[in-house]
Order: sequence, then C-alpha cells, then structure tokens
Amino acid sequence: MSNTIQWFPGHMHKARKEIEEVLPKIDVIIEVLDARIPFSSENPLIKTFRQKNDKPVVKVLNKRDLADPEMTERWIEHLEQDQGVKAIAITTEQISEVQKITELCRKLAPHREEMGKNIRTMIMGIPNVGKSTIINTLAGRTVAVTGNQPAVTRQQQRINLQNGIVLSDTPGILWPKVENPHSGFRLAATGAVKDTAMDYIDVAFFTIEYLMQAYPDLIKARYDLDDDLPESEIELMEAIGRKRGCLKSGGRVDLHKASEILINELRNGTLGHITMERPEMITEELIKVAEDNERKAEEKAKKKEERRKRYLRNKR
Ligand SMILES: Nc1nc2c(ncn2[C@@H]2O[C@H](COP(=O)(O)OP(=O)(O)O)[C@@H](O)[C@H]2O)c(=O)[nH]1
Ligand SMILES: [Mg+2]
Repeated sequence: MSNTIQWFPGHMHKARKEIEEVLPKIDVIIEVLDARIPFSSENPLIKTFRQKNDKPVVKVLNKRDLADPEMTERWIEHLEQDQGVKAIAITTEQISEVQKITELCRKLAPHREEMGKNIRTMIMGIPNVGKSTIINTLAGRTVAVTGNQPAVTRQQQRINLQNGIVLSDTPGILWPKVENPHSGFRLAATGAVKDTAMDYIDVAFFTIEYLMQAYPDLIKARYDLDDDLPESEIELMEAIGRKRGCLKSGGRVDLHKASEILINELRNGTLGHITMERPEMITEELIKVAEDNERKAEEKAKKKEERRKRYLRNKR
C-alpha cells in the first residue's frame, strides 16, 4: 500500500519558518479541521507551534453538515481534554455559527480586551478545510479566494474585523499527515486531498470496510440492499455496482465505476452524515504506526549488520 499524498519538505520548511516568525505576535490560533476527519485533517506542526509558544487554540470542526453529529460531540469532548483548547463544530452555511469563533477567541484571550487591545488571531489548517470561506464569512466580504486553489504562494491576508479581532491567514501551506496510511485514505475518501495518485478502488475498499461496520444502515438504505449485507468488501462493492448498473460486457461488475459512485456520494453527503474516524480508533492506530516504524528500523539495522558481516567475510 503506497501513500501518494504529495509532500514537499521544502515548502513545509518555508511555511514553518514564516509561521514561527509571526507567532509571537499572535494571541490565539484558530485551527480549522474537517469534522469528518478531525484527526487526519490535522497538521502535526500546529501542535508544536502551540505548545512551544504556549498559545491557546480554537479548534474549529468545519463541515459539520457532512459529519455524524453524535461523533462530532465526542470529538469536541476529546479535543477539549487538551490544555488551552476550545473546540466548536460549525458549517460555513450558517453565518451565526462562524461568528461563534470570535466569541471563543475572546474567552481565550481576555487580557487583550482588558488592555483595550485587539486580539490577534491566525487561522491555520491543511488545504480545503474551509479557511478561506471562514475568513470571508467573518469579514463579511470576499477577501480570500476559496475552492480548489493550486498550491501556490499567495499574499498573506490580514483583516481587522472591526470587532476587536484581527485575523491573519497562514503564510504558506500546511500539508496533512502522511505517516499514518489510514489518514491518507480518509483524506482521499472525504475529498480533503483531491487529485492524489491513489486508486479509486483502493480508496473505496478502505471506505466500505469502515462503513459496513460503522454505518451499515446508511449503506443498506442508500443502495437498497437486503438486511444481511455481504461479509466481504468485494461482495458489497459488487452488490452496490449491480444496483447502480455498473456492468461491463459479460455482466461483470465495473468496480471502478462502483467505487467512483461510493466515493462521490460520501463526499457530497448523499450517503448521509458520516464521520470517518473516532477518538478511540486513533489511539490504536498510532500504536500500530509506532510499532511498524520500530519494526522497519529493526529490519534496516539487521540488513546493515548483515552487509557489514558479508563485507568482512569477503575481505578475509
Ligand atoms: N459542505 C461544506 N463545504 C464547505 C464548508 N465550508 C467550506 N466548504 C467548501 O470546502 C471547499 C474548500 O473551502 P476553502 O474555504 O477554499 O478551504 P481552504 O483551502 O481551507 O481555504 C470549498 O469548496 C467550500 O465551498 C462547510 O461548512 N460545509
Ligand atoms: Mg484557502
């Protein structure tokens, strides 16, 4: 299984340097996450920034309109266990919800208001979580370009909201995590990362495996399937394909077409309100990723030792 999300260490380094330069003049970080994947849509650097500079953070779970409301509640509770963190779920479709972000900023930096000074905030997050839409909504006008923007350097935005809050955009681009392969799949499935070189079929199989245990009723309802869902991912994908007429000559199911349908319907919400990860799943995954890394390191050390022995033998 290959993880194909583009990762540019050079860009990352530049973003990091630029952010670290401005952070001392920031009072509150506004970290925007995708409510469907609150863990996978994090950028690991933000936590480092926050802890090193001792900055409070508002974690905004955006696109809650697509997520499972019960899971969103659990994520908020989980995220707020961290010191200096307030979490809120919003959809940019509701202006009143977006405006609540500024209320939380005030709660996190009361000393600035007491001094009669603006609260200086910085909005951070991986691409596509809705940062620009939030900025425009708070500004009440279009100041940031939204939608599918190529990863180019733009001018940094800084807007005085005229309500005691100054909002700046992150300089540079913060990429999502790439170490956890599950996160890669979830980012692709939700459309957080669009044109990955990932195969639709791989993404769909990963997705259906999760959905068949987490949201079987939504799958049954959407694809008009019997109460007993097939046990394997491939059978289920075939059943979905047959229901949607994705057939190749000879009557075989066109798995690629079926996969596209599943992924598109997940992304645009027609499948229902779905959250692709739960707090307790993540703990297990992180342990596994750490174990995998350790195993790889051991294998590498072993190979190195074997090479060394071979070399010494040949020399004799
Ligand atoms: N369903 C849904 N889509 C949203 C929401 N907020 C933003 N989007 C969409 O997400 C995409 C990325 O938004 P954008 O603001 O450009 O994200 P940025 O890359 O973080 O600046 C756009 O197509 C937005 O219309 C939301 O609350 N719900
Ligand atoms: Mg943007």
